[in-house]
Amino acid sequence: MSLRHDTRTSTDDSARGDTLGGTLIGNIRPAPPTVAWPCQPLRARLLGGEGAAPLQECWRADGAVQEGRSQGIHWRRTAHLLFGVIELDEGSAAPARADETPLQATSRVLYERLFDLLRAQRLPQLWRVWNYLARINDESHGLERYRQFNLGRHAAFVQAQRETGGQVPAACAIGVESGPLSVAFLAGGTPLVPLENPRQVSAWRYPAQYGPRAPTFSRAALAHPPGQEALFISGTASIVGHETLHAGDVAAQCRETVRNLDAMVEQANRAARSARPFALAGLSHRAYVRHAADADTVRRTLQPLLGGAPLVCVQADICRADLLVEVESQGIQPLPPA
Ligand code: 3EB
Repeated sequence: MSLRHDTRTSTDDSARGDTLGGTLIGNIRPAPPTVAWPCQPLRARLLGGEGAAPLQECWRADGAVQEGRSQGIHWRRTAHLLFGVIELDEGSAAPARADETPLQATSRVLYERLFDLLRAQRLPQLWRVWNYLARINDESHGLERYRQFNLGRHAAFVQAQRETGGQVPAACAIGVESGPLSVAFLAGGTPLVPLENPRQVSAWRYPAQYGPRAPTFSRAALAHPPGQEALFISGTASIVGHETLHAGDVAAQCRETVRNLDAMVEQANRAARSARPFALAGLSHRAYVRHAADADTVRRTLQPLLGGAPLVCVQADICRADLLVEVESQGIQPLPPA
C-alpha cells in the first residue's frame, strides 16, 4: 500500500525513510521536539485517554522520498504524493496591502507559496489542509480573525486561478492559544472527488452573515494514491443548513456532528471505488473540544457512536463561538485490482 497513517506516542524515528511528515500533538511547550520530517506542531492540550505523552501522527509512503524547503515550506514527496508544513508569524513574512489586515495578508501569502510549490513540483491537486491559527474567535480590525483568514485564503485561490467552490480541498480551521499561522497539507497528482453534505449548505456557499468571504473547503474528499482510495472528512460540527444547532449543549452537538459524519460516509460510499464500503467504525477520528471540562462528555458520547474507532481529543477553539466541538475523520482503503 502506498500511503499509510499511524498514531503513536512520540518517538524519535527520524531515521525511517518512509515518513512524509506529520503532526506532533500535546506537551510541546516551550518548543516541539526536533524531528527530521516536516512536522506540524498542534499547539493544543491532549484530553484524556492517551496519558501525558505527546502523540505523533505520521503519513508514510512507499517509494523514493525527496525532501525540500522552499519559501518557508518544509516538504517531502514521492512520485505521487506530497506532504508539507508552513508556519508564518503574522505580519513578519507578509507586507499587508492597504486593504488587508495582517492575518489576512499572512493567510494570502502562505497559500500563494503553497500553490507555487505545488505548481513547481507538478503535484497540483490539493487534497487535505490542516489550518491552525491563534485566537480564532477574537475580533480585530472590525472582523473576527477566522473571517480575516477566510479573506486571505480565498484571495490566494483566486490569484492562483483555482476554483473557490466545488473542486476545493477537505480542511479544518481550528483555533489555538498562540503561535504562528500553521498549515499542513497533503497533495497529489490526481484530482480529488469533492463530497458535500445534503444536510448542510456547502461551506463555500455560506451567506455573508458568516463573513465577507466564504470558507474554501469541501465537506469531504476522496483522493487516490496509486491503488488506494483515501477518505478525508473535513472538520464537522453541529451545523444543519448553515446554522449552529444545540448552542450550549455539548452532548447534543456531538450527536448532531455524528449525524453529519454519517451523511458524509454515505456520500463517500456513493462515489467510492474501494472494494469495501467506508464506515465510521473503520476511520480514525480527532475531536477538537472547546472546553477541557467537556472532554469526558465528548468522549463518552462519541465513542459508541463511532463504533469504538480510534479517537484523539484535544482542547482547541472552533471557528464559530457557539460551537463546542468539531470532529474530523479519515481512512484509507485499497482499490480493487484493475
Ligand atoms: C463549519 O462547518 C465548521 O475554514 O477550512 C470546518 C472545516 C470549518 C473547515 C475551514 C471550517 C473549515 O463551517 C468550520
